[in-house]
Amino acid sequence: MPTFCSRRRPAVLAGCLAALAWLVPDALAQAASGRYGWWLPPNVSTVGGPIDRIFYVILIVTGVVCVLVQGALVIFLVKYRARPGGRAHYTHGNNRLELIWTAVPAIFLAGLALVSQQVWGEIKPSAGFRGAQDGAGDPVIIEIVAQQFAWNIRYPGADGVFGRRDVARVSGTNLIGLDPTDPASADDILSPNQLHIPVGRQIQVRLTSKDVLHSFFLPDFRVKQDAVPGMQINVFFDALEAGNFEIACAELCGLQHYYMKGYVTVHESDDAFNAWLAEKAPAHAE
Ligand SMILES: [Cu+2]
Repeated sequence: MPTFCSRRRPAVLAGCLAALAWLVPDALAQAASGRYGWWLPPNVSTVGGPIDRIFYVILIVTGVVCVLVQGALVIFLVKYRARPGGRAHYTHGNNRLELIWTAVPAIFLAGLALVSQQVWGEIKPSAGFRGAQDGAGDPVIIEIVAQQFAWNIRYPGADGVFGRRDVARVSGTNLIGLDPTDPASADDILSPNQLHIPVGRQIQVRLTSKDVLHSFFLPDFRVKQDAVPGMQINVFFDALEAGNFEIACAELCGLQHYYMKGYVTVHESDDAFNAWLAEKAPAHAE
């Protein structure tokens, strides 16, 4: 008698095939379209160079080790397979070999930790990101409050001060709980899902979340940072070229996680960026 599962199997299979038929052409079209293919998109930030270097070192070393270990496993499986009349042979092991294959990865991992620490220090110093060119001026400070399933991006406006946020004021029309009684909030600029920055400037994003954990991911800039409710985490980067890029959420944050997408526009000059800010400024702000 057919079970529930076996009766449903053709329907499940058909569903999977339909999903594949729908997703695969899209994925192939994306891969062929250039920027967001199957591999890393071209790096457009100063912080990306050192990160990519470390990534490739780890990939090559672990790739070679993986091939060697899996190859040895297959050779041993075949060479020492059970044979009629064969006898098991007890071995205590080899202390020298064990010492070597423990020490070599340990030394490699310790070296990697030291190099990573150096890169981390370069891109996330407590005093601020130094990767952008010296003399590039003060950092452009932007606040991002992540939520299911959007990026609430805010600029402080002409006064350079972010207005107060109050969680009690969060509503369907006031997504970040901006306090209208605070004069500093009057000229704040809200730009949902649209991050605008000028090229060549230090960017400091004050990142937080108002509900669950999200991860602020700029693949082209090699930036990935968790957004944590109740914490403000500073993210530093810069843009080496003007253009349009994507923001993704890299943390499974709910049913519409896939939908949590934003866009980065890098303006070719400070003037162009300031013109965009002026255009977005609230009409009532002085
Ligand atoms: Cu998310």
